[in-house]
Amino acid sequence: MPRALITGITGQDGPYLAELLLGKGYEVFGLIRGQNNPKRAMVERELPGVKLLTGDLTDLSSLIRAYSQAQPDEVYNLGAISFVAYSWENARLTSDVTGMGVLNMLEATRLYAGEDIGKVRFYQASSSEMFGKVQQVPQRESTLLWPRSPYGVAKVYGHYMTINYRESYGMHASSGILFNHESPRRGPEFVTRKISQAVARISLGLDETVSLGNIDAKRDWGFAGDYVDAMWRMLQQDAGDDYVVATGETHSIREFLDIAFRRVGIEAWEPLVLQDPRFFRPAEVDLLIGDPAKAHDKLDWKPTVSFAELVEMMVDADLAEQRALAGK
Ligand code: NDP
Ligand code: GDR
Repeated sequence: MPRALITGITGQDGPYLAELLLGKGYEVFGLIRGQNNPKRAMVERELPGVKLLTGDLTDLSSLIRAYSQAQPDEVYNLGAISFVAYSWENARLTSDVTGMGVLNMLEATRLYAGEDIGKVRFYQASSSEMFGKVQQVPQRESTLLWPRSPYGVAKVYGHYMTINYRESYGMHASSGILFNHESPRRGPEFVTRKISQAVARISLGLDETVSLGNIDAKRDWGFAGDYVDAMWRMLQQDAGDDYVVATGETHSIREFLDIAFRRVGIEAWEPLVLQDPRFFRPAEVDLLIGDPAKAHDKLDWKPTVSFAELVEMMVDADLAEQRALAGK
């Protein structure tokens, strides 16, 4: 039975990846931080097959302990401070967790593997946010990185460190440059979930408006369930490599709003969406669109959920959740 260790088990992607690996017969370990993490109960309820280990990306000794307990064949480093807006408010903490945390994981991997470096395969959750200021579209593996946030800078550090460990030690380390991916499990601070929740609440008469920042930004949005499959495929290759994972389509937040409000029968949504300067960023990433050709060719990976299906899936899930909460 192959063994996998996942950091970020309480996030959006961790549970999808755990479900995929459990379905393939893996023994799955999840790293959870804090003495009383409020999301532990969610993981225990939704993923009873996952064994939880305590640790923190900033604490190398806790990671070494987790490796010795899990004895993993595959390690997926999904843990991070991942909210871009928050990274300006806490640039140092973001650098420690999202940047240096990757170095800690690579070191723990190297120490655990010892002389047999091929014993563990490592996945790093890199991000399209590393492309930042638009240099080339569509963005691909060779596109110049120009991050626009402390989060993006920290991810660039982790990305190159992963490549460096591959080149220095021959480690089977892969970096997935994943474009935005969403789902009903998305944190409510991210724009898609913020909108799907607000649309559900407005349609039920629980809220009147929603306040957003720049709704002209464009993103290449896919479904998280599809993207964790690409992570797994990377670790099944003969050698580690870097891959862009994206749909190849871009849409503005306006288009997301259009489909989301239409799902609940509202056509004229503009008066319901307020602009709030608090949600504008010091530096914006205006346009992301990925070229997933390498992932298609080498991993035989393709997204299965369209943009409209994704928006509707999120709105439907939030409608059900808000109805249940409101007893409607
Ligand atoms: P989430 O923000 O939903 O989850 C982040 C996870 O990291 C949580 O489980 C969180 O745990 C954990 N974490 C935070 N700080 C620490 C720490 N100090 N030590 C250990 N774990 C910690 O992210 P997603 O699931 O959306 O994304 C997964 C990864 O992929 C992240 O690295 C993200 O940056 C990256 N990524 C995401 C994309 C997306 O569109 N979703 C696109 C490209 C990259 P806790 O619950 O304790 O806070
Ligand atoms: P992003 O996702 O920064 O792309 O990072 P987010 O959903 O936060 O923002 C997307 C775009 O929407 C604009 N926006 C708003 N964003 C939020 N959160 N709230 C608002 O009210 C709002 N109004 C407009 C933003 O300015 C931005 O242009 C996500 C994270 O998952 C990262 O961890 C990951 O690496 C990247 O995707 C790829």
